[in-house]
Amino acid sequence: MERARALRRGLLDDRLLRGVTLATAGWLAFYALLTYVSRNSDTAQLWVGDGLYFVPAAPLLVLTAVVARRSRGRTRVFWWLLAGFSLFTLLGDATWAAFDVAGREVSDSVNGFYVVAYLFAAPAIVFAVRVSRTRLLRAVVDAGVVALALSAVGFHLVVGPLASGHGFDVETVANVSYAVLDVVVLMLLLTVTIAADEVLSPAALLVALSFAAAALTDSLYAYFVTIHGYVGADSYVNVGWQLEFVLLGLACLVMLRGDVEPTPRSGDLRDHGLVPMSIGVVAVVASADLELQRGYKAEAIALAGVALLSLFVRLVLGTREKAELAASLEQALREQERLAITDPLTSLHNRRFFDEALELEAARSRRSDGSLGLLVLDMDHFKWINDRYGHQAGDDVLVETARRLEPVLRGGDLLARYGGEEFVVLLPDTPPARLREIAERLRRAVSSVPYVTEDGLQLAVTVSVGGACDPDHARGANELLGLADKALYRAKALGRDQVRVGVEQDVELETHRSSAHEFLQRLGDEIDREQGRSELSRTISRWAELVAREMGLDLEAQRRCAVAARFHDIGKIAIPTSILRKRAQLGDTEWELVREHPEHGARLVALVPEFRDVAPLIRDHHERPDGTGYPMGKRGREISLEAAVISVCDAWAAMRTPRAYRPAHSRDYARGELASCRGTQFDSDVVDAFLAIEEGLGESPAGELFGLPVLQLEEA
Ligand code: GH3
Ligand code: MG
Ligand code: MG
Repeated sequence: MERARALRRGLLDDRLLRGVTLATAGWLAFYALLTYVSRNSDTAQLWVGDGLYFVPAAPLLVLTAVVARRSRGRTRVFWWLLAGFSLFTLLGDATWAAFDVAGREVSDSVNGFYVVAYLFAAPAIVFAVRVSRTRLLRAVVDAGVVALALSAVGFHLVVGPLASGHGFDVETVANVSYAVLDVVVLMLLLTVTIAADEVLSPAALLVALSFAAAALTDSLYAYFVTIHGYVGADSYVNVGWQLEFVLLGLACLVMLRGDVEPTPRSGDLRDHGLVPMSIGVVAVVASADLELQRGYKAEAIALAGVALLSLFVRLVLGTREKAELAASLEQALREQERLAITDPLTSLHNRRFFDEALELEAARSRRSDGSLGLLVLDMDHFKWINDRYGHQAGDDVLVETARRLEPVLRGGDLLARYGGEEFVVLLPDTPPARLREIAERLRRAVSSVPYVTEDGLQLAVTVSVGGACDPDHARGANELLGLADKALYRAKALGRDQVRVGVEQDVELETHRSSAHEFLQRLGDEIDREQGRSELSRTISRWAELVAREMGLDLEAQRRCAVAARFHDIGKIAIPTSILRKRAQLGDTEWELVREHPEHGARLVALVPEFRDVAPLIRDHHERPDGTGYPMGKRGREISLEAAVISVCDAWAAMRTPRAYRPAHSRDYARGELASCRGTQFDSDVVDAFLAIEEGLGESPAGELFGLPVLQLEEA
């Protein structure tokens, strides 16, 4: 009913379709009237039955082919089969008409075109809707049984008794077999529609109605012909075939105007075909009984056999369908389970899975006396990345981070996204020293190479890591997680981009060391702010580490370069702000003061024991190979390569960021400057290494350095 309503709405709401529907209804009435008027004239009958008859039949061939060409997939096959059906129906009609016009006796038994048309119609039904193979087979069996039952009953009640009066010739057999084929097609249409996974679309419904009209008309025709031969009055059946063509034509037009997508029929697992099938079987058995009473033993046995066999096949198909259903349900269930423990963004395991694994591993490590390591990683300044580049970029960073962390870990380790921008790693059999080492590797995997966004932006992403071991620092899942969290908190408090593991041991030493470190970080940030460029020294630090690595310096040297670059300007704390922010040319005395900042910085850094080794780098970062630098006027090889690295990175950052008195220089300008001062102001090897890396990173928006917020100028 719902389908019929949708169809009616579909046909009447579209102005063109409404017009065509009315026109076709008018045509049918007109044709019926002509058939009536011409009933007494042979010539007029020829005109109507063999001439006008082709008015709707001929264009169908073109229409179905056009629809087929425009369709895709299953629908395309469906419409090509319909085009084939139209072609052979047309050929059959033409042959018939030719015989009729020539005044010859028309023989359906020699007109094989109609039979070929059925060969297209039956498979077309199979492609009309989406249906699983097992259900389709079931539908075919159902159709077969019901068609057999109808034919058998029909034969007994109508054709058999009548035909026995007229004799049973080839012609009658041909006519009856058309009726039987029609019934088969009709039943197939019904059972396949019932078994389908989707509701028929309006166009498919029109095709079904067209087939139904054809089948009924064919049956009437067979009935007339069998009883008293084809006579003029029977040409009313032509109206039935006209209806068939008209409906098929309307289906084509609906397709061309855009058919409605068929709605899937989900959740209905009932076997609707069972009722007609059962009635069919009963009818077949009953007619077998009738045959038996009439003495047709062989036929009776054949009929009963077919009924039994169909029941058996259906049983097998039913079982198979249940098995398929169970398999698909199981698969769906497994997929649900997988989704329940997977983070959709990174495809890593999610918190739920991790929490369970942590409990299990904690219990296992207690039994085995092993050390269970746990790391908690939290992205630094992640909110800033979201704010600056958008949520999508933030998501991309999370995915890329997961990809960078994975290869660092071993097979038995578990990496999961714990939530937001936090990751966790569970490492069985990992004592504290090893845990620290792996944590450091993870941190570097994130921070040492800039992230590149889809628009080619480079982002400096860092992560802070907290870790703890069971039983070395904590016992049990909860305590372990709590301690790792605390360690993470300390890593954040101490300036981020670092690893902290455990808590109890050497707390004091660590706090002491850390507070000095923290103080230097604050100093670095303060100088950046003083000069109106926040985060600048972090950026230069990133560059310095990259260049040192590019030049093949060892890990220690890379670290020294990174640290020295971060603190290279802290000596400026001794210079009055008025001088630092002055827009005009500096006077001689002022210059004297500024030239002291490398030495101040070196002295400050040397106060922290762990950074004593970077002091010389800071002192020498304004020296030049040609001897014109300060404070010492060192030359060539007197300047360490590491100090030369800081010098180049510092100059690059200065050129690429805007100043109070000028905008940022272009990338080409900055590259040109480095190249032209190669060997005089800057060390040649360092310039080469720098330009090589910079080239590899490619263009980024003016002033952006790894995407760090150096552009956030705080107004002087
Ligand atoms: P820090 O940890 O260094 O202290 O700074 P933070 O900016 O990372 O601080 P916080 O933990 O407060 O902020 C985390 C931000 O991460 C908040 C939220 O907007 C963002 N975030 C959380 N989950 C997602 C996510 O799935 N996608 C994106 N794009 N952002 C997320
Ligand atoms: Mg967080
Ligand atoms: Mg964070």
